[in-house]
Amino acid sequence: MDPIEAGSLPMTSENPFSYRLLTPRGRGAVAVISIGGDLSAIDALLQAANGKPISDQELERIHFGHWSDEDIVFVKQAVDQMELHCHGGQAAVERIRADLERFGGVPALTREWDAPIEHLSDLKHHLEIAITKTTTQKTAHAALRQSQLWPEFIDWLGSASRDEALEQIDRALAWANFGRHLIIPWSVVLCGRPNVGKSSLINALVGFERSVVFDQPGTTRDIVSAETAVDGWPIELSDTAGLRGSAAGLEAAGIERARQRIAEADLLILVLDQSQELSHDDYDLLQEFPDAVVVINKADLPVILTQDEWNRPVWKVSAKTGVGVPELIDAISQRLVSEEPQVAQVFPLSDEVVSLLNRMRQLMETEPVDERARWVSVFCHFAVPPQR
Ligand SMILES: Nc1nc2c(ncn2[C@@H]2O[C@H](COP(=O)(O)OP(=O)(O)OP(=O)(O)O)[C@@H](O)[C@H]2O)c(=O)[nH]1
Ligand SMILES: [Mg+2]
Repeated sequence: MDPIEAGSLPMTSENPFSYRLLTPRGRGAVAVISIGGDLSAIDALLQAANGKPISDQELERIHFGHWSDEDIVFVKQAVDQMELHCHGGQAAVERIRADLERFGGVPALTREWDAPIEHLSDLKHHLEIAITKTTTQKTAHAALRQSQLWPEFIDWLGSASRDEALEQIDRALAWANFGRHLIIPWSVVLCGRPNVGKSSLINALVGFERSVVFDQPGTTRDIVSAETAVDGWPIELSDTAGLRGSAAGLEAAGIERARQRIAEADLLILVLDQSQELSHDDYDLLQEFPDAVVVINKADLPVILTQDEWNRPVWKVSAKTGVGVPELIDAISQRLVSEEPQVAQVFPLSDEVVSLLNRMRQLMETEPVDERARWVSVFCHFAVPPQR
């Protein structure tokens, strides 16, 4: 039976199971996926080498099998718990994930990450998950540090005065945006008029041919994204359709999407072409996006573009030869993270912890009782307002 074929087994919404990727995202030799719940649905996807269904497999033994045409190893730890070890490439993991979801699986990790934190133990668990969700050494280190700082912070709250506590909560909240981006990549969007070399530049920045490059304007229509890291900070680079006022049809639809992505970006890179005079479209974009990092591409070609008409710092690069690209990467990192928190600074790593801190703040301001131990209990059970 081809397990990929939809409908070969009824969807298991009545018998759900959850799955979780235990190994970090990205390249690795082996990926480990843990599955919990009713394992019977997995029989349609996994053919054990010994021919037995999952329910008959011995516990805590290493078994071999196939997931469609993929070789895998699995271990059943309990009647409702197993682990799959598959090839660590993104494609293999993604395929198993899609199969699991089609057969009723829900991502346990996401559910836990988004779940309300109601107790201190939930918060500790949340911070442990945060470490597994980081994608670079730098962010993993920072998340690990946070998992050590938070219990200390909560302890400290138990002996702090209300004013001190409020001050520290505000300090933590001031780093919320930074903390959130330890896990969710910063969004960096490249824009510019058609043919200036946006796709070429994104390829130069990520180091491989992610986006199609062509000498005709209007090549990129949809948004093409690639995840990478600059100076250890995870970023998602998005290549967009060339922006020009006179576009119509499909190109105009691409431009509309580009504009949406630009509106959500943490940082915008406006690309110009050194080998052409500044066009009306370029000029309009410079006016429209005063905060964008301005990049003059095609630095290997003769200079036609002059900078007399505007007064902004620019980065000269050649996507073709790579000249100026390392400096641009530094500039991106500087713009995204101009300052890092002190090593002992506690801060939230998710919107969930931000709302926890805000709620705590609110309770502290409105609650008349100033018993020290109270704040700790408020923190640990913040979802339940203190009894009056
Ligand atoms: N000489 C030179 N040519 C470049 C450079 N960057 C891009 N090009 C060329 O410029 C043309 C357009 O490049 P693209 O990267 O497709 O440009 P784009 O801005 O993505 O274009 P659209 O998707 O149409 O908006 C191609 O022929 C590239 O080879 C560069 O740094 N130097
Ligand atoms: Mg393009």
